[in-house]
Amino acid sequence: KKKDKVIKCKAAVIWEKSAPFSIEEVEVAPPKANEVRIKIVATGICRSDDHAIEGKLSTVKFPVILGHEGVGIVESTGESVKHIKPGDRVIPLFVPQCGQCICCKDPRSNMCIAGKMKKAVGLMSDGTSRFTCKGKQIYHFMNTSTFTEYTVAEEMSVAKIDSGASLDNTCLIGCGFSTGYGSALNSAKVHPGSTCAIFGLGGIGLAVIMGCKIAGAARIIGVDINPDKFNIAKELGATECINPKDYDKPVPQVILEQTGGGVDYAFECVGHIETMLAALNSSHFAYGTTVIVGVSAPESTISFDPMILLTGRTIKGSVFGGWKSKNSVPQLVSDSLAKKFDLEKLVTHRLPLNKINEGFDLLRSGKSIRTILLV
Ligand code: PAD
Ligand code: ZN
Ligand code: ZN
Repeated sequence: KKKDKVIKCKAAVIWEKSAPFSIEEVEVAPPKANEVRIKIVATGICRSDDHAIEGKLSTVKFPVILGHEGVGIVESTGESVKHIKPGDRVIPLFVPQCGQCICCKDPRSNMCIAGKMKKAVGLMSDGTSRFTCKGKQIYHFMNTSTFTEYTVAEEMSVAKIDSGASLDNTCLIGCGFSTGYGSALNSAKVHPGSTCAIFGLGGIGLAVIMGCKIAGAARIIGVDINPDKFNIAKELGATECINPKDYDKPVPQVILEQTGGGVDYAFECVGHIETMLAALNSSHFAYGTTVIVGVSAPESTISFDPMILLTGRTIKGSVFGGWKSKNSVPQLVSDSLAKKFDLEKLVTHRLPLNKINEGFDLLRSGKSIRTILLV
């Protein structure tokens, strides 16, 4: 039977912290109960993968197959898989939706508890991995592991999408696009006529801009220390851009002056505590909301005068743009097919999987927004 077969295929493995990717032949075991084996066709490079390599995500274990922004086709399914079959187009979900836990049942959250427990160990729920290489067990990453020709994920971590969806830039719905877009629409709930500031204009920050624009924001201020990002930010809806290096006063002061008291919504899409504080200090004292999207280094702390909140500011965070993943991803794919937004605007490079190190160099040197690896 085909579905009992171990597949030998190519994958990009990180053997230890800070090591480059090695293209290896790996064995991918067949899916067990409630699991799905997926042929990955395209996968994007996100800064969170780079954080994982650098040890900035404390739950990641090495050796590991990273990647969490993919799209592909189901190859086979394990026992008890109900709603997904071979041949289906799917997006793996780094935040699953089990549908049963306290968070899945609560409309306020998308943080499925089943996913949180598994993420910490990098293994499937039976405590084993489906990947081996050179006789060694390779860890999974965020329920997804997409830098490989084949991966295995649990049914609750997989969304079936429209059969007409492209097996190319649709992968951005698996993380970057949805995270930014949802941070504006779901987490901040940007309202028409409002003023927004976005710190960090990478794939995430630019997708926040797309969300702010569709929500009807009147002013969208992009902030980045790399002015090469300003053209695309403006193309996507930024009304003005600020390079902190051009001023001899702190950015919050510049924004407070330019907006007559601060923005309605500030977004941190860098992952530094300094920009988190700058975002908070750029928000209006009475009703400003700050959304933390960037991932900071483990054990970093932030301190500020609590009086800054007393007057009415809100600070919050969100993962995957607050979307309940399994319900929302198919809808986001349909919206993309209906041209409600253009994913291609975020794509600057395409490379084959075996050039993955080149793709990460482009990210680290600030030359790319999203690189899509064609697997
Ligand atoms: P990216 O590296 O493509 O973009 C980051 C941008 O920030 C770049 O354009 C930098 O030039 C800019 N930048 C750096 N320092 C500063 C500074 N001091 N002031 C202003 N701008 C600066 O990354 P990305 O867009 O892929 O990801 C951004 C962050 O979001 C990163 O921390 C990533 O881990 C996190 C993320 N969070 C989620 C989530 O669900 N919360 C999902 C995906 C990514
Ligand atoms: Zn990501
Ligand atoms: Zn759940």
